[in-house]
Amino acid sequence: MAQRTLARYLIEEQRNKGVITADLKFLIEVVSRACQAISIAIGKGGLGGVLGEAGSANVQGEAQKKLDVLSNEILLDANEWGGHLAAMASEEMDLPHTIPHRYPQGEYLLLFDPLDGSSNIDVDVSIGTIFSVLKCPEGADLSTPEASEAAFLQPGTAQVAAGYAVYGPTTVLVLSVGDGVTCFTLDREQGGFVLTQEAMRIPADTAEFAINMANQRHWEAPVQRYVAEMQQGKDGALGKDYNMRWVGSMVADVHRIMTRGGIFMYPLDAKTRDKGGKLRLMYEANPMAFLIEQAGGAASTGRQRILDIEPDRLHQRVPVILGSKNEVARVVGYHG
Ligand code: AHM
Ligand code: MG
Repeated sequence: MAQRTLARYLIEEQRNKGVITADLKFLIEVVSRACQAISIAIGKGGLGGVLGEAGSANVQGEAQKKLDVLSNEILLDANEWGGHLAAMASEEMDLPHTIPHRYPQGEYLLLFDPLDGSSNIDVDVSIGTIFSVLKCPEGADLSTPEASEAAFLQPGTAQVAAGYAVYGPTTVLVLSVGDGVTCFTLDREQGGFVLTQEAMRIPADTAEFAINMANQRHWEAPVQRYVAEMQQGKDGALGKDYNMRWVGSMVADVHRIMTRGGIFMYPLDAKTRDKGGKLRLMYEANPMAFLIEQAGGAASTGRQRILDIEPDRLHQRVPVILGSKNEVARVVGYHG
């Protein structure tokens, strides 16, 4: 049987389910080509001069790597001319990027973390791109970058598509248009993504957890209790032994959970409490929560379903607990 390319998948989804407009199809294909370009740049590593610091900081005050800046530019350049977008927003930009007047404007908003897992770039560990697609509200003021921020402030339930690319031993693109989760693998010889797994499902139970244990002393009581119980293994309240994995790139940790289950936590802690958490809602937590739920898992802050949060600012941060449904329910239960 002929390979199912990403383009073919999108056409067939539209034919069978009617969920993908021509502009949304174009948008997803443009994002996939940008991810392919980022993957190629990353693959050159030290030979391509792409490693190391950019010498600048983003709006969150984090030092930018050369690849953070390059990936952001690749996504902006790829997406601004096509007429499918009203505006874009990124972890690496203080304000949204409005579409220049010389190009037509479309009805979608695109948000992205262009290069997730920045601390893993220079050490050759998996990193990725995360993206989220929203509809631009009718009559939204897009006259200036400042004014356009309001158009983006929609809950995660409003996402029409979300996905991530992992730049690992292979480059994969994991996508949902609200009809389950599909995984595509980059064919490096032919160029382009080919469908390699349909209807990804996360097992409801797991014996694998992901958390940065270095923050243990800063966690709240419910997470302290849960992690302590997992560490007690067979002898404790949970009655089974657990294993731990922490890549430090959310894309890689989430992809493992998509593949074989698990629970990922970047909970509220004393270090990040003032900021609301570590991970960003609009272009990290929301797209991942959408994908996780579409695959049968759950995503919560501990106190609220992530997708229900009404955002109040573009770079808002939230606690994140996501993955296998029964384990997430247990931690949420511990929050009372
Ligand atoms: P980034 O978008 O600047 O790379 O930051 C987000 C990353 C996540 O990918 C990852 O889960 C987390 O930060 C790791 O944080 P820590 O270094 O505290 O373990
Ligand atoms: Mg990130």
